[in-house]
Amino acid sequence: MPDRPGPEPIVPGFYPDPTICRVGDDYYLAHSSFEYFPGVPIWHSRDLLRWTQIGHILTRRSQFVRGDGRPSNGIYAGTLRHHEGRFWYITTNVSDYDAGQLIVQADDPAGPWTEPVRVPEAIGIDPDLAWDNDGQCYLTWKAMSFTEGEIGILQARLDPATGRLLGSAYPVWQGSGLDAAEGPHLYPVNGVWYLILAEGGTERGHAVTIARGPHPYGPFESCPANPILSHRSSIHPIQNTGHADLVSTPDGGWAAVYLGARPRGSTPGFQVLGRETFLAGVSWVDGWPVFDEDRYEVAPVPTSFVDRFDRAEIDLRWVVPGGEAEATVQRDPAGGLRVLPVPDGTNGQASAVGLLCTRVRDLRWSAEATLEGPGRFLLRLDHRHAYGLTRHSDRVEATARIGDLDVVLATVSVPVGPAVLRIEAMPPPLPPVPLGDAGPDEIVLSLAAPGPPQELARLDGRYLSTEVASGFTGRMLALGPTTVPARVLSMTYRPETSDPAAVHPATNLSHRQEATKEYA
Ligand code: 6LW
Repeated sequence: MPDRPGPEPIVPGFYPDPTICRVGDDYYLAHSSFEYFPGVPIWHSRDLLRWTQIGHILTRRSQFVRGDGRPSNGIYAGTLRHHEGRFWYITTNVSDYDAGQLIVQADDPAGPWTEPVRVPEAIGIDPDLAWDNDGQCYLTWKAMSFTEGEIGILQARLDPATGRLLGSAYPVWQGSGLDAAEGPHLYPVNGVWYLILAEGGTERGHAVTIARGPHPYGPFESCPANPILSHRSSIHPIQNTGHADLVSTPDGGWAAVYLGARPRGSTPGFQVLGRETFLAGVSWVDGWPVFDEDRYEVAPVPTSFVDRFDRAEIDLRWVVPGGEAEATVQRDPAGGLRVLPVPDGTNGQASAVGLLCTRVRDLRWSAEATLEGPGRFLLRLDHRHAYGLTRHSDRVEATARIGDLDVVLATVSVPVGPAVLRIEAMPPPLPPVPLGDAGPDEIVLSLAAPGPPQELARLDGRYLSTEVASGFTGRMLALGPTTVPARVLSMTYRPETSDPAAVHPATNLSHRQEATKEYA
């Protein structure tokens, strides 16, 4: 296994199911966001490499019904398109599944976006919108029922302004034969219609496949080279690659965004950042797209920040998994931010309520929160998988919640006044090979100040991974209250890149020999 980190994501951290469109020289990119509110981060770029978040698409609860707010419910994969001067976004809110697909529009992709129109006749996930030259809109989606399972990739003519289907739905191409055909996107390219799919499931078997036909509805022929992208059964440091969306470039070329994960540690590998967004070039050979993963040199994205919460608007990096943003956060007149306890009306998911979260975006990093008085600073995958520090008025506790286990690991006393709580993701103490049982990282919980730094706990990071917790999301750093509001003066986050162990990918036994050489 080569000692290299592999391609950098263009959007690192939990930013999955990328969907992209271009208007002139401007590219726009949006992501699924599950239970986190506001939903659907949207980004702008001029070069496909450097992206700036310009907002969220679903910023009002009227657009994003919360349901019971369970982890990895909420907003699934969507499609962002620009048609006749307007932006269109279609997605599924799994917490409001029976309402059908959800469509919003905007003149400005930064918002505001309209109230949603629903497509109650299209029940399932992963909807796509495409228009033909006559202006007819086609809705293509993965029809499924959560009680009866998968139905298949369906299509129907749609009036996107009203959500009414203009005729019955019909099946189109069902994929190359792998499991879980989903994530359709449909495009006309030089008079030919292409239907791209994700297949193999969003885990290690994930793949991108494509078919083409003379009409939006086919008949489709499967590309002989399918899957046109997959890292399955390889030792590539980026795994789970799939769920691609294509975009043309102003010079007549093509590119694709797709999701991938960076599992680390011993077999089966532990993915902790969720699914991230990667970029590839696309060439057309014999009328088929060919992915060129080396075309773009992606520089590491700057991810460090210091937030003193002193601006009128809270930064776009902050989202809430439960409760409402307005009910969760207030500016403190004396400086900093108040994070409020929110009454728990959410099926006993108290630890998800009243948290202000930001995505972890690196494999190795260090973060500090300065709290004046009681409050919590957590690293979480969901409400049942979290490590953290709780500052009470007179003491700081290191805590761990792993499924049904919820423990206080250490306690130290603190005087009145600000306390700096630190969480770090360090290299694991064991190498992943041979026959190792290394986790992806080691999480260190410390009281950094006042006084000399005191380490309170060192925990195997695997328990805050997708492979343990399940679901579609990634790690978040969270600020939260105790039973009284927290006053947060600042938070800092910085990646640690000097550690070569940061680049070791997950290794399984079949790769033991090559991997052992790395450590020789
Ligand atoms: C997404 C679908 C999927 O809608 O997971 O596994 C869903 N594949 O394409 C959430 O990302």
